[in-house]
Amino acid sequence: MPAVTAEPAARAATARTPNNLQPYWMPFTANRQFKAQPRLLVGAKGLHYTSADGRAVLDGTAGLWCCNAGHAHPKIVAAIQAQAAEMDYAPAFQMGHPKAFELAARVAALAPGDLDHVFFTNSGSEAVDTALKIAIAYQRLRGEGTRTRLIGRERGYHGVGFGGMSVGGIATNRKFFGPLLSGVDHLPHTYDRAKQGFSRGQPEWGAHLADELERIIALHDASTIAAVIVEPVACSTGVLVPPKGYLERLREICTKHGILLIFDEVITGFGRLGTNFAVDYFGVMPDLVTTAKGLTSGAVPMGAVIARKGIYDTFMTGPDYAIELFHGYTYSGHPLACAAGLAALEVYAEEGLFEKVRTLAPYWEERVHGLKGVPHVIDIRNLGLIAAIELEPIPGQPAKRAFDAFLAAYEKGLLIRTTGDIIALSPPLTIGKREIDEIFGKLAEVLKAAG
Ligand code: PXG
Repeated sequence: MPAVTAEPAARAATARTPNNLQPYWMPFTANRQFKAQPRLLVGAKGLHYTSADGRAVLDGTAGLWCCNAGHAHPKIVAAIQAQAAEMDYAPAFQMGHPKAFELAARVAALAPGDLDHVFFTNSGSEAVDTALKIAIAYQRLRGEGTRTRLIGRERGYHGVGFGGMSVGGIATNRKFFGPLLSGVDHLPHTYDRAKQGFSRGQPEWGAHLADELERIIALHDASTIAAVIVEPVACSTGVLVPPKGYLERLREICTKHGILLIFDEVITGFGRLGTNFAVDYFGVMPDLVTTAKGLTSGAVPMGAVIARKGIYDTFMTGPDYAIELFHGYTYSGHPLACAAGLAALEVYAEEGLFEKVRTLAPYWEERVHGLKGVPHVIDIRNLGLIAAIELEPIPGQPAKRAFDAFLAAYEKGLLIRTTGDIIALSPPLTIGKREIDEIFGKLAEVLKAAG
């Protein structure tokens, strides 16, 4: 007997449950565990997913940090449907279509200062690799062709392209894949539990870690370094909030040495901190911004690099019929993604979602820090509508305690993310206090039950 479900959509979906899970090689997933105990989602609306067994699951992670407007927003759905019927695809090279220009103009208007030019990609990984290429090419065009080195940071995540992996600082994402890019170095990460544990928002301790950049520059010489790339808030490795003054110092040092500063805002862009970008939140101006996810509220894949005017202008030389940047993707500025992006930006503005995050953030902070004292909770961190709860690992079984919590939460109808023994939360920006209470109420139950 199939499970009896209340929702017609869920009932139809139950019938669609595949009976062979083997052919699909799942990304960043324990394939064997999943296929033995599948967790299939078949519907999504607002703040909830519907599971294949017909349960409503509260989305504590906005999908994967991307569905900022909530799921299946009618405006975004209608825009994608209309675009699919009007024009499915237009060549991205040497041709254009109106919505790509419109969306670029909207994004440039949202981005502060002279972050005026937008290069579209299809993901955060592509945005990062694009930004790294732009940085190196820019240095060459301005007569600094020896500047090819890239500086990332330990515990940084910049996607899975060879560029992003190389500047990234996650050992498991790197060690299987050979020597990666040459000429890459890493800043130390900014986290020290003894100094920052249970900080609310930005930690007081750690700005001096930016001075490590001076040491790296002294080692390699500034004339060999093209760019530094960091996430303003390192989200994937467990919400490492930048210490007060840290980003400011990185900016000063980069400026002093002619090095470009890239902020990877794949997660922090489009309202996650209650501002358009983290650039606005921290008041620190990079030279390039990478983004994705919230750009289309996750409805169609899309990423982007936003460049300051001076960088774009540096490329606009030579004969005017010549291609200025030999880079791009078949699907750069895809019409469906542009339609979704335009609709998402409209929804953010009409519903005042970024302001809403600013209003909700203190409540979010209060509630997540309310988990202090719950068994095995060894740190809690937060900023904007992001939070992390770090758990004491089970001796000899790293990541198991958090993964067990993830499974138990899902059983209780709550979707969370885990990385190692850290639980990460980043709900749709449409969330309200009631659902915030539900998230932390269920989490407390899960952690207490786990003993
Ligand atoms: N940069 C940053 C800062 C990211 O967070 C990427 C680049 C790569 O984006 P794409 O679109 O290529 O995946 C990301 C992606 C998680 C999680 O739970 C984080 C990401 C993706 C999936 C899961 O930590 N970030």
